Amino acid sequence: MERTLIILKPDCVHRRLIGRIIQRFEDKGLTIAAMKLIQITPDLAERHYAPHKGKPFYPGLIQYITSGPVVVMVVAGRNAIAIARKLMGKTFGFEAEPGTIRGDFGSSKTFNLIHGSDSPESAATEIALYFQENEILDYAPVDTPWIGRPDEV
Ligand code: D4T
Repeated sequence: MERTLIILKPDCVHRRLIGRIIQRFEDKGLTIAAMKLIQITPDLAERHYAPHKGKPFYPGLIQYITSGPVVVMVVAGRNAIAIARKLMGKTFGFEAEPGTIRGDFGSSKTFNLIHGSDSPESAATEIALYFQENEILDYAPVDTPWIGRPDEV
């Protein structure tokens, strides 16, 4: 099963949206394999957002992601990375389609509620920043046979 790192960012936590947003991942048939509430340190934020270092929005991004608690999750399922990105919508809330998380709950460029890995490589790197392998549970929810055929092409 593919894994992706999802972060419910500080605006999501402060605005009491955790439950409603996690619900969307469950409704879609994805599985929560690991989850915790943490406050990201500046050091961890810099490692996570290293690809953006030097960009004009980088200082604000580090300030925002470290400004309050976040929920970090490993979400698993077939095509989990692409499905999560679709559920999230475009990066900026004012551009994201209605029906997506960012499209329904946000309009800001900076406060965009949620992070999801954008490739298998970044998912592996990002998951390792937040979780030990033994914190990630490998299990199949009982509805798994009804989420999709294992042999579907
Ligand atoms: P993240 O990484 O937070 O899931 O967002 P995306 O994958 O959708 O978008 P991204 O990597 O391009 O940007 C990371 C993060 O930086 C903020 N940002 C981005 C910003 O404040 N101003 C900008 O001009 C851009 C491009 C928003 C998300």
